Amino acid sequence: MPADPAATDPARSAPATPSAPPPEDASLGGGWPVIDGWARATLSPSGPRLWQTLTHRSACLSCAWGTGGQKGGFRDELGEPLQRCLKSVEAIGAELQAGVPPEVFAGRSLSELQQLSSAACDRLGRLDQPLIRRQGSDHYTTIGWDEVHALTAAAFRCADPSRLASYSSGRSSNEAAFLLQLLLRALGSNNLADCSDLCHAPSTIGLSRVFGSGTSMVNLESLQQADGVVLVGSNAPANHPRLMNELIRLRQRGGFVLVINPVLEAGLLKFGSPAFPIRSMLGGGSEIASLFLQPIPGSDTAVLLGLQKALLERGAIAWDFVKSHSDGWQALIAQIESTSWDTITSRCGLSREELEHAASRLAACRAVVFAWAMGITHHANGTDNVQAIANTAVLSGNVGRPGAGTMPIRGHSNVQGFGSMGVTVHLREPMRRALEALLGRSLSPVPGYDTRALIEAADRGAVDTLLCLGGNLFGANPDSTQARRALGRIDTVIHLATKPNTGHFHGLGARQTLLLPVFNRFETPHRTTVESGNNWVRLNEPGTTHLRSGQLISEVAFLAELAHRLLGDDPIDWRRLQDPVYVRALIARTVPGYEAINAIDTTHREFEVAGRVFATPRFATANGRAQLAPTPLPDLTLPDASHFGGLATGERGLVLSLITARSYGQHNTVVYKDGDSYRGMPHRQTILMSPEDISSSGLQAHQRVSVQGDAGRLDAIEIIPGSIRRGAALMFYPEANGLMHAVVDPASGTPAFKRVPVLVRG
Ligand SMILES: Nc1nc2c(c(=O)[nH]1)N[C@H]1C(S)=C(S)[C@@H](COP(=O)(O)OP(=O)(O)OC[C@H]3O[C@@H](n4cnc5c(=O)[nH]c(N)nc54)[C@H](O)[C@@H]3O)O[C@H]1N2
Ligand SMILES: Nc1nc2c(c(=O)[nH]1)N[C@H]1C(S)=C(S)[C@@H](COP(=O)(O)OP(=O)(O)OC[C@H]3O[C@@H](n4cnc5c(=O)[nH]c(N)nc54)[C@H](O)[C@@H]3O)O[C@H]1N2
Ligand code: SF4
Ligand SMILES: [Mo]
Repeated sequence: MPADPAATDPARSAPATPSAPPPEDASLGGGWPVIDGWARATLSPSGPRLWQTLTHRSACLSCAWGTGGQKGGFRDELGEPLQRCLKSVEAIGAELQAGVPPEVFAGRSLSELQQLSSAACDRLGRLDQPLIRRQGSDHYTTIGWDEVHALTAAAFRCADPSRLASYSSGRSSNEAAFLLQLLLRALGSNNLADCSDLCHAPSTIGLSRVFGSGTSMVNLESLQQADGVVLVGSNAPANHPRLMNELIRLRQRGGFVLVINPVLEAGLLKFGSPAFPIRSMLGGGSEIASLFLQPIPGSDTAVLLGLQKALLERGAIAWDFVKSHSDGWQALIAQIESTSWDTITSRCGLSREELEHAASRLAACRAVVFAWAMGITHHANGTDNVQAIANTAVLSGNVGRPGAGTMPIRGHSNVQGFGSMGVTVHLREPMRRALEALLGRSLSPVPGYDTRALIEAADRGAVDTLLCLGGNLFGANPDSTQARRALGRIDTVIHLATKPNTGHFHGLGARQTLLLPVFNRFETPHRTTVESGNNWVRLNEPGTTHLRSGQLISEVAFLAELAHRLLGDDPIDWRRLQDPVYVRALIARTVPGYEAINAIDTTHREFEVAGRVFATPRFATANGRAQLAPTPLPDLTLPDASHFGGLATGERGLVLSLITARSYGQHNTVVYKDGDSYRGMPHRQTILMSPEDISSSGLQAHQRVSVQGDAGRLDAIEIIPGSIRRGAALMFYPEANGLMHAVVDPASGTPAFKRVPVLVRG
C-alpha cells in the first residue's frame, strides 16, 4: 500500500526517534552544542590566537561554502556578518596546535605510529621539521631542506614522465595548484590525480555534458531569490553549516525545501543557527525540510524520473522553455513515458503519492535551486544521478534565470579552485591551448591517471615518484590493503602537509618517503587566492605562524624551487614563480574566467569567475542549449549472504547497503570528535540500522557485530538503531574503507562509497 505523504512530512508528523536517546537534543541540528563548542574553543589557552585567526582576512579552511577573505573573517561574499561556523573553529584549532614533539618521531617506530587512529595522528601536533623515512628504516628522521630539494629533484629527474604523478587535496591555494599542474605538464605528465576524483567529479562531468560548464550556475545572491530548494544527498548541517542559514531564510519567506535522503538527518529537519539567535536557537530550532523523502540508497535517478513523470502528467513541464533552450528532450520524454510507475516506485522505494505530492509542491515554486553532495556522486552511476538532477531542473524551467539553477555543494575549501587551475585529468580545450602557448610546446597526449587509476597503476609498479600536495591518499581510498600495497610500490613518495595523518604512516614509498611541513592558508607569508563552490574567488592576506622555531615552507616556494631545479628557465623562468603575483599573471593568461585575478594585488577586489553563473538560458555548450539525455535506472540488487561466505550456524544477520559518511565531528580522514550525537552514534565503531532491520534479522540494538564487505571485515561494531531507510546502514569513513573494493562510476572514476554491500553478522 502506498504510504501517505504526510508520513514523511515533518511539518505534519514527528520524525522517528532513535531508541537510545543521545545526550544532546538529537532532534535539532546545530543548536546549543554549537554555542558550547564556540565557548570552549575560544576560552581555551589558544583562544586569543584563535580569535586573531578568525578575524584574519583569509578564507575559512574548512568547506567550499566559503566564508571570510577581504570582507573580513566572519563575512560572506555579500558582506553579511556572522557567517563562521564551529567547523571553521575546529579546523583552525587543529592548525594552532604546537609542533609535534621531537621525541615522537625520534622515539616511536613506524610500527607504533601505524597503530594510531586518525584522531590520534592529528593530535600529535603540527609538522614543523622536514622528515624522511628511508628504505629499511623503521623511523622518520629529520633532514635539511637542501637535501630535500636535491632528493626530490633527483626523484623527478630519473623517472620517465609517464611514471611521475601527483595527488592533491583542495586546501592549498590556487597559486600552488596552478604551479603543480604547470610543472607536471611541462615535464610531460598528465597524472594529476586529485581528491575531487573521489568527490564531485561526477558533478563536473554531468554538468559539463548538460550545460557545458561543470560548476554551480547560481551564486549566493541568486540563492536568496529562490523560493524552492531541492537538497539531495547532503548532510549540510554538519558539512556546510552556513548553507543552513540560506535554507532558514528561504523557509522564513515562505519557500519550500524538499530533502531527499535515506537518512532522516536531524539537522535537516530542524536546525538551530547562531546567526538567528532568537528565533532559531531559543525557539527550539528553525524548520528546514518542508518535505522529506527517504528513498533506497542509490535510487536517485528513479526518484528524479518519478518527479519528472509527475510533472509531465500534471502538465507542469515548462514546454516553451524546454523547446527553446534544450536539445535531446524528445528522448528523455520518451524514457519518462515508457517507464512505468511500478518500475519507478519499486526501484526507489517511495510511493507514487509521495512523488506526485513533491512534484506538485515543486511546480508551485517560482524559482528552484537544485543542490546536492556526496549522496548523489558516491555511486556507480554518480554521473547519471547528476544528469537526472540537471534534467529535472531544465524540464521544470529552473535553470538560466535568477533564483534558479543547479548547485553542487563542493567539499574542500579550494577543491573547485584546483579544478579551475587545471589540476584534473579532464583538461578543457581552451586551457590546454593557453598552456601550450605559454609553454611553447604541445602537452602530452597520454591521458593522465585520476585517483583510482593512480592507485591501480602504482599497484602494478608503473609509478616511480609521487608528490602529494596535502590530503590522505591512503585514508581516502577504498580498499586500504590495496592502497597501502600500491603506495609501497612507488619508489619515492613526497608528502607536503600541515599535520600528520594515517597516510603518512601507512602510505610509505619503497625507497624513501619525505614528509614536509608547509604553512597553512592563514600563515603563508604571501598572498594567495581560493575559489568557493559558488565560483567566488577570495584573496587571503599574508600571515605568520605560531611555530616560530619550525622550518615550514610555502607550497608555492617548494614547487617553484623544484621546477627551477628541473627546468631552469625553459621556457619560462621557473624561479620567478616564487613570486605569487607572477603566478597570478600566468593564471590570468591561461585560466578561462580568471582574467580579473591579474588586478587583484592592486585592487584587492575579489570576484566571481566569469562565464559560470547563468542568469539567462544561454549555456556554455557549443550551441548554447542544454543537452538532455535519458538516465538509465540502476540495478540495485544486493548479493545474498552466501556471497560473503554465508552465516555460520547459530549466527544471525543480513545483507545491507552501507552508506559510508562523515560524522558530525570530523573533516574527511581527520577525526576531531569520537561520536556523533546528532545520529545517536556515541563512538566510531558503530553501525546505524533501522529498528525494523534489527528486529527482523534477529539482531539486537547495541549488540556488537561483525561487518563483512568484499575487501575486509570490521569486528565489535555496535548496532545503533536510527532513522535510516530499511535495507540501508551507515558507518563512518575512513574506518570503513577497509571493507570495500573500489566499484567506480565509469564516467567519472568516482567510487561508490554510498552503496557498499555488506553482511552484518552477530
Ligand atoms: N565538518 C565537515 N565539513 C565538511 C567535510 C567534513 O568531513 N566535515 N568534508 C568536506 C567534503 S570534502 C565534502 S565532499 C563534503 C561532504 O558533504 P556531504 O555530502 O554532506 O557528506 P557525507 O557525510 O558524505 O553525507 C552525504 C549525505 O548523503 C546521504 N546519502 C547517502 N546515500 C544517499 C543516496 O543514495 N541518495 C541520497 N539522496 N542521499 C544519500 C547521507 O545520508 C548523508 O546525509 O563536506 C565538506 N565539508
Ligand atoms: N568511504 C568513504 N571514503 C571517502 C569519502 C566518503 O564519504 N566515504 N569521501 C571522499 C571525499 S568526498 C574526499 S574529498 C576524500 C578526502 O580525501 P583527502 O582530501 O585526501 O583527505 P583529507 O582527510 O581531507 O586530508 C587531510 C590532510 O590534508 C593535510 N592538509 C591540511 N591543510 C593543508 C594545507 O593547507 N596544505 C597541505 N599541503 N596539506 C594540508 C593535512 O595533513 C591533513 O591531514 O575522501 C574520500 N573518501
Ligand atoms: S560553512 Fe564552511 S566555509 Fe562557512 S564557516 Fe563553516 S566550514 Fe567555513
Ligand atoms: Mo569531498
